[in-house]
Amino acid sequence: MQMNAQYQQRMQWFHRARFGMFIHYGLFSIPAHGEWSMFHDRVPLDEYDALADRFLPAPDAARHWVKMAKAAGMKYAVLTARHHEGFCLYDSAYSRFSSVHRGCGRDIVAEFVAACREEGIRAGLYYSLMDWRFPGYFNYKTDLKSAQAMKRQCHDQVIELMSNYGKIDLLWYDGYWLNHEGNSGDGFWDGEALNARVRALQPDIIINNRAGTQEDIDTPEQVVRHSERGRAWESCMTIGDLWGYTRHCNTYKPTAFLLRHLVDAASGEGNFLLNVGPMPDGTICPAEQERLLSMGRWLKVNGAAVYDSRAANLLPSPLGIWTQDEHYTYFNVTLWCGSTLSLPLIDGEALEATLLSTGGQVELSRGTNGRLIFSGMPEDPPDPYINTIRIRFAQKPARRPEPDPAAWLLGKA
Ligand code: H79
Repeated sequence: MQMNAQYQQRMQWFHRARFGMFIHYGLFSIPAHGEWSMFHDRVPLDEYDALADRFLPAPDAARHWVKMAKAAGMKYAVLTARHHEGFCLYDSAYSRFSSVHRGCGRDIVAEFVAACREEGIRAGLYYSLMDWRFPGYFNYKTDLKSAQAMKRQCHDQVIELMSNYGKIDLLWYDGYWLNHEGNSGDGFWDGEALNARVRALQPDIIINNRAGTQEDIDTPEQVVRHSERGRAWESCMTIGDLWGYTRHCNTYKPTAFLLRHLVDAASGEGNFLLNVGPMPDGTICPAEQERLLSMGRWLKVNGAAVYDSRAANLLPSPLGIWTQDEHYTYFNVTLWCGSTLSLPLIDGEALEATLLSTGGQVELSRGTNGRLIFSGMPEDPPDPYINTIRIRFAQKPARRPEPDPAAWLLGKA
């Protein structure tokens, strides 16, 4: 962990952002069996290669992603510049297996970065260290020549990405392992040396923890997991099952789930990187669009509880999630209980409360055991997802300690 001033400085936008878009797009989008299909379907190289000529994103695909990210209330986006299949969405001097040399003949990374800049969205690039087209990925103990060539390509291509597209805000490594074996990449990728070169080119860049070094952020996958205090983190998650497009997914997560994950992340000072798997022409499918737009509408009203959030030192509740900012404390009600709500063990003088979904004032009173009682609220939840109560305290509230764990039984907590 780097706790110096430069680290704090470069992390500022990331903490304000809280919500980003992950974009998994590549040749795997065309067969639409998910981003691991080349390997899982065991498609030989020459057969898979033919997909490159069919890679034809719509002219405005990148702008469409970025506009959707913005409409969803996201502040940054991360595009798969190259996933495990090895196909580059950009102009590489080290590979002809790219969107510039084949198919559409365009540099999608350049289009993406330009769209991000125009729309005021921070730009992140995902790069898979490993590349399935090298036999040395699988036979990494015996085919050293191929494994070394894969590593050389990786370093060269990361440096290209960091050199040719202006300022990049986030570098998202993945695929650290070899032959799908957990720690096999230890000592293989020379991540430390690579990142030193990256930081020389991009002094303000945030780098994730997936090249064998800890760097700036932890990256729990498909789960929201709070890191230890002081350590920045970002949970990434799919809306459906897989990261790359699949045609008939019937397990899209409901908006209520996705919003709960986002607020949960915000409550632990972490970010939520929500994935879209665009269709072959780059369009985000209707089911994903619908969820993004619903989240954006919610954030327009309740975003103050999420952006730049801080953790609150209050008793966790099964009925909602606490967040905090400089001025206010927020209780984000996930399970609406009717007109009255009572939350215990709160020390601090609550001055006023507002239900953000209606803009209405909430009546406040106090009970035994440090209970703060909200009343006069609607019987039914005004917002179908999460109803945020914004509370102004005289000073920051704190969780009342319970030296005698049974004292509450007598109303003396
Ligand atoms: O890009 C998306 C996925 O394709 C990619 N990461 C996200 C962001 C991903 N690749 N693999 N996985 C997710 C899950 C696979 C994990 C395993 Fe392993 C790889 C199991 C064994 C090898 C890594 C190393 C986890 C355990 C050991």
